[in-house]
Amino acid sequence: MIIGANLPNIPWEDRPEGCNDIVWRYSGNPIIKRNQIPGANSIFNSAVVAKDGAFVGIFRSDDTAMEQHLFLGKSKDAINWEIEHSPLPLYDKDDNCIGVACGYDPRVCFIEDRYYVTWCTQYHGATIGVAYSYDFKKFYRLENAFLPFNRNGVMFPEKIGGRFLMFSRPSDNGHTPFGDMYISQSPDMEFWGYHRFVMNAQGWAWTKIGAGPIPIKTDEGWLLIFHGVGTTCNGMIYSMGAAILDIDEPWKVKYRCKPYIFHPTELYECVGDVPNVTFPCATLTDAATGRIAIYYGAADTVVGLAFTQVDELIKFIKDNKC
Ligand code: BMA
Repeated sequence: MIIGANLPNIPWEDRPEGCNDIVWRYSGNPIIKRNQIPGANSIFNSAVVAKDGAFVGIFRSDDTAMEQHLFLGKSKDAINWEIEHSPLPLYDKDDNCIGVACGYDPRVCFIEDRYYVTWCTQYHGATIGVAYSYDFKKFYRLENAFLPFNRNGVMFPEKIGGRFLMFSRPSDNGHTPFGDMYISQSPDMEFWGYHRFVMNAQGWAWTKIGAGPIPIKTDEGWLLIFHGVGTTCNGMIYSMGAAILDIDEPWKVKYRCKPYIFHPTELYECVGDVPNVTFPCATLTDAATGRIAIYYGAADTVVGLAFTQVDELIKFIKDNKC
């Protein structure tokens, strides 16, 4: 059972007839095309949230010079998106514009009174950028959370033990061939410490793992959907995994699902700039029905939408635990 808000207008399709998958795809995928805004090479790994009866999001788009920026988007139905044509400007605490958001793989998390955006930025290498907004219009940049090299900074949607919590995945300056997940803690979103190991790369995700969407609070613990990577003779395959973490000490893994829950199989997931990638960055959830909509980047080119049901997914994780 989801512990959280109801979202009656969550996008949804029932599992298709004859499909036994725990997570199934939206029939209209991909929901965002690669060149939906002028000058875009690709729009993928992007994060959405519900706001005021509609939806907003932060989208990653690489332009045709292959420069990576974040863009604001809005939608009435969370399926058809209007994405701005210029990258998101960022402001400092004195209200000076300090440039546009460069980087990739954004996540958006509402905590207490504001939306936090975390993404992969550059500071002598990849690390975790942080910004916040009260209105999803103007975004204020904070200090980077960690030293390089680090990726996949993903916040928890509430303070735990009086502290903000963020997953991250220490990495290297390339296409990292290793990586486990950690949680770091902060009293103020500025100073990060109390680092805790969460999970290692193993099984089908034997190369590396990284947190995906903001974890979902349930009566069984934090439901975590993550990306996991296995390396083959033809390169890396990015699939999705799931686990349930302790509610008070989420670095303690209660159950980790042995099989993946989602794997690149469709043409738009297997053909694109980087083939065989499904990379989840956000979910929408409805506590009333237990519906979960998962937003994922496909083949580093477009955005896909998939669905699951919380009680079925939790049962699947428990029945198939490592
Ligand atoms: C990771 C990031 C992601 C990307 C993935 C697969 O290192 O760059 O943005 O989806 O590789 O290429």
